[in-house]
Amino acid sequence: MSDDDDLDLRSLDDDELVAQMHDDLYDGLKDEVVEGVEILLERKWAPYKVLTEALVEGMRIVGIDFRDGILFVPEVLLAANSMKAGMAILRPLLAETGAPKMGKMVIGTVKGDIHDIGKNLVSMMLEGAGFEVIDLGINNPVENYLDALEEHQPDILGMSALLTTTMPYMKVVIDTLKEKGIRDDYVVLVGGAPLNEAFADAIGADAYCRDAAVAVETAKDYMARRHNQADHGSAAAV
Ligand code: B1M
Repeated sequence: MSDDDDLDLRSLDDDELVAQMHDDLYDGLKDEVVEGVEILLERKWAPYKVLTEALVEGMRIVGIDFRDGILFVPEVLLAANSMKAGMAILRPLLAETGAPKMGKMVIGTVKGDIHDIGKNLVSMMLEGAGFEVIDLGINNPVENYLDALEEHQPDILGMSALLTTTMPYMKVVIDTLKEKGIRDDYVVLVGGAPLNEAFADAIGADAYCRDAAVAVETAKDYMARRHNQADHGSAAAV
């Protein structure tokens, strides 16, 4: 039995526990990550703080060693599954803010790309902020977006891409909306680690969202603008 097997997570103070959770996420130890999340919540940590400081930060460390060839796909998948298990506990807590319905968003990861942790986080935070979110999952060709827009008539279309090879596909989707004459019916928000504002501008998106918190603020901002426009429109019609 290793020393780690004997480790009682509850005996650690907050800083030690978070550091241990980063290690456990790195090692893909799902049960330990879940237990860590539960302990932090019992210690009255806000769900968002647990998410960002324990889970997202842990995954950032995994990303560095993945980039540097120290970790490989199987290990990163285990880390990702541990992160998802932790997120599953936080999801209802982040969603139960009782916020009034803000608007509707269709979101999905683009074709060729199977990364979904960041997108799931964005969905979760938007739900918590009062948005209805229709999540199309991963690897979405343009047809999936078009079908969902027609079926759900959202206010916002969100797209996620984590690879430099898949991010150009966002332009394919936006260009198709333009060809069909429906681009301006939706606010288009894009996000994902390799993107930036210049890229979002270049492909004709409305905004680039650096992280889930920015996605929520940006979505709220656009909804407020839409409501203002609608109010002014009806005032002008009187
Ligand atoms: Co991948 N991967 N991966 N991977 N992976 C990256 C992205 C990479 C940067 C790793 C690296 O080299 N450092 C690199 C891309 C390099 C590049 O393109 N230049 C890479 C690579 C190369 C690959 C493969 C090609 C590896 C291979 O097979 N040789 C392969 C590709 C598979 C494919 O998609 N076709 C691959 C596979 C995988 C796994 C399957 C093992 C796994 C994904 C598991 C899953 O998602 N279910 C994985 C992971 C986990 C990563 C890293 C380590 C972590 C990504 C993550 O979850 N981050 C990643 C390294 C990194 O990004 N530093 C890496 C945590 C998450 C919370 O952050 O996703 O950035 P993020 O989301 C943020 C913001 O970006 C933003 O808000 C989120 C929350 O704050 N955001 C949005 C994201 N989407 C948004 C949408 C919005 C708004 C905001 O809409 C409005």
